[in-house]
Amino acid sequence: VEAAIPEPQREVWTKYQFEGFKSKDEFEKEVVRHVETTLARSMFNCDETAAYSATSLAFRDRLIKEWNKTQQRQTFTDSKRVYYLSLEFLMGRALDNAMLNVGAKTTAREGLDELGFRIEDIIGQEHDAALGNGGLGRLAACFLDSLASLNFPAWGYGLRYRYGIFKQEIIDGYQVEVPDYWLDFNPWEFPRHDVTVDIQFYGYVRKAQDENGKTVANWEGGEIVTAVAYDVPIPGYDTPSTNNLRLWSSKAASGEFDFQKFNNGEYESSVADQQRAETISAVLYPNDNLERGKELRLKQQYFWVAASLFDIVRRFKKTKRAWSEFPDQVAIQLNDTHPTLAIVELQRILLDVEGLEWDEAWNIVTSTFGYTNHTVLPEALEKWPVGLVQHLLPRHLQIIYDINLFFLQIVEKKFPNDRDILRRVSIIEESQPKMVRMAFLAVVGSHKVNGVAELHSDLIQTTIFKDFVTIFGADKFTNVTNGITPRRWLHQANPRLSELIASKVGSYDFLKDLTLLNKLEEFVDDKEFRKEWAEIKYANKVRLAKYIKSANDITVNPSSLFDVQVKRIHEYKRQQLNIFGVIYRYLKLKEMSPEERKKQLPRVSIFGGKAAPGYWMAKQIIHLVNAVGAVVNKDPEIGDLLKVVFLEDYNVSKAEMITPASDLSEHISTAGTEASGTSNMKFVLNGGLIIGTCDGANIEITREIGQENIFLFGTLSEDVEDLRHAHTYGSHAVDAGLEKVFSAIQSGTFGDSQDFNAMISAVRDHSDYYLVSDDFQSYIDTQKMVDDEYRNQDEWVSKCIRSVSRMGFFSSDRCINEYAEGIWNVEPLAV
Ligand code: RUG
Repeated sequence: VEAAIPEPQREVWTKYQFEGFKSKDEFEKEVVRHVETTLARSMFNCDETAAYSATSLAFRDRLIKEWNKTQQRQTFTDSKRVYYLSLEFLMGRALDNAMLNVGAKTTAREGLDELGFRIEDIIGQEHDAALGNGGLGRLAACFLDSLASLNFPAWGYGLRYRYGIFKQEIIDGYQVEVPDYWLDFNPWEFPRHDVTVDIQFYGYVRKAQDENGKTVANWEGGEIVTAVAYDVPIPGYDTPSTNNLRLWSSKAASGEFDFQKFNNGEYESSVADQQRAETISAVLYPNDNLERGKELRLKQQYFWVAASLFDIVRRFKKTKRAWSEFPDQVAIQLNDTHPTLAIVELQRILLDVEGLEWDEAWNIVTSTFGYTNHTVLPEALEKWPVGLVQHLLPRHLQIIYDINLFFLQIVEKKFPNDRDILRRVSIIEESQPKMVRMAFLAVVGSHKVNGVAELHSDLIQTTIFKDFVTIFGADKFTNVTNGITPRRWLHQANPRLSELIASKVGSYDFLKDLTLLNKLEEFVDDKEFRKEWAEIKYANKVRLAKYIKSANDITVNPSSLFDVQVKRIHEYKRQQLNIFGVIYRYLKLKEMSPEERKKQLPRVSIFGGKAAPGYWMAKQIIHLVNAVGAVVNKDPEIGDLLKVVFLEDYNVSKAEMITPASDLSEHISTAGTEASGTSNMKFVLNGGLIIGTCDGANIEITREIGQENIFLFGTLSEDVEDLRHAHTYGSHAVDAGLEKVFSAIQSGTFGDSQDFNAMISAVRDHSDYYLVSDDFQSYIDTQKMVDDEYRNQDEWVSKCIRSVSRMGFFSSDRCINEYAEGIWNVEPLAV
């Protein structure tokens, strides 16, 4: 506002306002202009990378115009905003998404064609923005798409990692990690060198008296690192609304560069300070559902939440409202416990900077925050050593202790005769060393806590947060079942299916209201429609088969059943159960006579996913899959009957190709361990059936699509604990079929079995914590049912169509509406 152009000159500005391309010709003109000026190339020097860059810049210019208008609208209407704080945003590619969301893909296709390029090749040039590990980061990306598409005034806040999730190479069957430097050329971000925040670390707290004699805490000393904002426009689908994702990058604070040292010739040490500051936002931690408690990670968390809160508070203060109105203007959602320090930081700002009293400040804080829990796995629950927090953030530790003190006083009043509850719910765990329990801090500091699928939301209330339900009441806890954006996961990934659906239901409106898919069910008996449906699936499988040939040099027959399990590799997700099942199938095929073999259904087992670099067992699972593939794929007796493929470097753009090509996908976690899962939704929406356990969102998918359309098996979550107990304290015999699998592995059928002993031993000699043996037989039986049902293609396709027609519930638009109404209390902005 301070830098506004005076009224009389605005006419010129309005006259020359940039409009963005409106037609094919204008698009071409923009592309040529960017090639020749921004990229300083020419038609004699324009490869696909340059064409990609110029096309992206043409779209970016268009987006930024709408972005400006959206931000102005949000500011002038003074509406309540949502801030989604997530350490991960797994965005994937942006160009295709931008083309589809602004409705100009056909224009771009024709334009690029006239300029001498194929649009698919140009889209394929883009490097994935892989600033996330898996489901949690991709959920954040789907939510951004829905927030913009539904016209909510919302910002995402994250870190601009220089290195995203590592690239996975498979060398001799083993995972090798390669750094993912993705920022060479990123047309989608706007550096805002004028939007910076200085962030303090370390130092000490000095108590002093202010002019009114009140004791105040001053946080002094330590080091300062500067956060620089990079903005990424997020276009909504079929709306001009374009929201902002603000990512913070770290750099040495100005003045921190030690010229004294530099002039004295101590170049290295002066540069070292600089590099130390830049390290904060350098890398994404590559762990999914696992916390390692590294100091740099805590630094990242504080750096990011402090910069974001400074920004949010700065924006609020411009409105000149009273602090009590803060929660009416601001809703902050904590994506997992990673941003929990934001609770403490806001309390610190209100107390130490703004001079509010504790109770008033705490009221504002708790009314502002909502917390989403994504896991009950103990190894994923964040805890930080008290000593580390004290060292890095001395003032914050004091505030955490005060929050805990006041909280425990309330608990004590409520349960005067229960000493043990204080120990159980304390934010400070009295262990050696003492730890700050971040999930408890997040619960205490938020007004709503949600899980991400019904079973998961029930589980958090009966396990990790049980005591908190008795303290705060059940109303504080709620469920918002996850969802996915149908724009990316149907329209973009599977354009032909999207088109076929639109031709049946009458329009593309289902992309904005996914429940409209239910009209499809009327056509399930239409033979011609079923045929077209099957043709699209087959074409998608042909495309994947070609990719497998080029990437893995394995020939697969597209008529086989494509059985896919792509997700992070984790023992709880049980890729080991899948590969043991594959080995079992292989052994059975080997036992058969050639005549019998001829009657079997050909299958391609496709795996993909990254293992955390320090997760040895997960890496052995990858190795076993590759070892099995190396033997099975070359076995002349087996031929097309079984192929085993491990797809290297699974990421968002590969998911867009793999998902539409699956007949069957596997979501087979030990019951009670997968909070929700979201790829299960993507596969069903793309006309594939799923085999799964009664876990996470599988349960709600079953309820929506009908249990006749899903292959469920395995132990129920309520029986898991008893079985585990029995394994540990009673006798526990391994399933006989599984023993045969183990014998084959150990006799060297798949090469040196040394590496696989631990995997076998986890089941046989240890407690089989993930119940692989308990679920093995029912898994095999259910896979047999899959084979039988797949033979009847007519019925199979009908099941797929019915399932798709009933998937409306799983749109992330539904999630966002639930968050908006039940947690944030925000309204969309009229456009
Ligand atoms: O493992 C969960 C998935 O089940 C879930 O679908 C996804 C989104 O809610 O979040 C995943 N998750 C959980 N990723 N990290 C965690 C724990 O920090």
